[in-house]
Amino acid sequence: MAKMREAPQLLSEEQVQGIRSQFPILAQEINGKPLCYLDSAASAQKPRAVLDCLAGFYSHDYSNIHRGMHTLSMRATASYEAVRQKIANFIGASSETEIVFSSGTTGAINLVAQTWGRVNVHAGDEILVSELEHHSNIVPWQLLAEEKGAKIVVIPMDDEGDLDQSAYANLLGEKTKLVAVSQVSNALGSINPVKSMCALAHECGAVFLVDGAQSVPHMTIDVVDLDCDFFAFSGHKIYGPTGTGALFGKGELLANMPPWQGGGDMIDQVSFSGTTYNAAPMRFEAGTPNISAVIGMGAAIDWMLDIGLEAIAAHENVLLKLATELIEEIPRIRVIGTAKRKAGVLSFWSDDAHPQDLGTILDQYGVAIRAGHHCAQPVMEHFGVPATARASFAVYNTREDVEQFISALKKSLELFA
Ligand code: C6P
Repeated sequence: MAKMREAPQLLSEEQVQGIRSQFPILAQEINGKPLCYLDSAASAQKPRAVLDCLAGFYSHDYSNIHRGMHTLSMRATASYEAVRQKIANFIGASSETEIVFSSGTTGAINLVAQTWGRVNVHAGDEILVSELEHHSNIVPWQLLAEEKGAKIVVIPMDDEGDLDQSAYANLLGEKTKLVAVSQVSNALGSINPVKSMCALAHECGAVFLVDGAQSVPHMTIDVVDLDCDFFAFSGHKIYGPTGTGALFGKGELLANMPPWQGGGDMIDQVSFSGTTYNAAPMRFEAGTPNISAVIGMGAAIDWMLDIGLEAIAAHENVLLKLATELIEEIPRIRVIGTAKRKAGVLSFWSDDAHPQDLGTILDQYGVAIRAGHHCAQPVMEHFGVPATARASFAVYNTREDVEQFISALKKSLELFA
């Protein structure tokens, strides 16, 4: 008999306070109020483990990598390369050679567009992206399509923020070369069924890229189970330093992709009569990388795994549900994005105040949210709003944060009444 999957144990109040206390930045007051940081979808704060790792690396082991025979260079290289294996394990890749370090999700997607895309996408081909994508998963494909004479085809979403799966199936065809979809929408929080979407794309012979910028912080990823061809994410959204991230690419795809940027480390032999290139993943990593930050991203991954990805997700879901219930009681507020499955994000529109004004006034109450189009203008267009206010949750947020946010929101709205 199949074993029932047990619900993850919820983090206790004490555990959450313990986690929160590891973030020095959260211990401050903003405008005389405790900082209530609800902008982790833009970037997550960094725990002491990551800060200490950065300071430790610079204090004891810092050097350039892949270049020196001296002790510091070898130490730095070993620490840096260990993160490649760590990421492979973290997202379920079968080999660390399938992990390319990047500056973030944007860098990773542009890499695919400019290498795999330039070789494989031709005039008349179609690239499918969804209506709820971040600009980072739209514009690189538009640039490629413009250059190649290919066409961008949009997978529509419904008014809840769920992608229309039957429209998707109908849009797929023999012209489809690539499907690029986010696993979690940054503007709506919708969780997209990328595994089944990927299987459909493969039936048509198309390659499937997952934008994992907003999913990696909130769920366990298994790229082998998803069977995606490419998967991109950012280190700064998983409690790591900025300027980091990774691209997973299936080994046989990476092996056949030409280099993108030229420089040190990506070559095999350089001569004026002809240059040969390193094997993947090094072929895609020209120049001195963001060494310390990558090592810090490794510390962030260890830190998340130590808490447990399922426990993190369960805790955030409790907060999201609580915040959604409380905000729905406030008159003249519309939650934007009510998909069946959501993670991390609560976007809303108030008939009484512009999101940007709300963001400014909430800051007076110590509450940090994001207001704007969230680099997802087609989403705003769909819902007929210029912008939304967005509260987003991380493992260090508490029920008190949600209460502080809702109470500050009510007080802010009174000013506009
Ligand atoms: N979204 C947000 O506030 P970078 O900037 O490369 O780390 O990530 C880009 C990106 C790509 N895809 C999705 C789904 C994203 O959410 C983001 C970043 C931030 O929502 C900053 S705009």
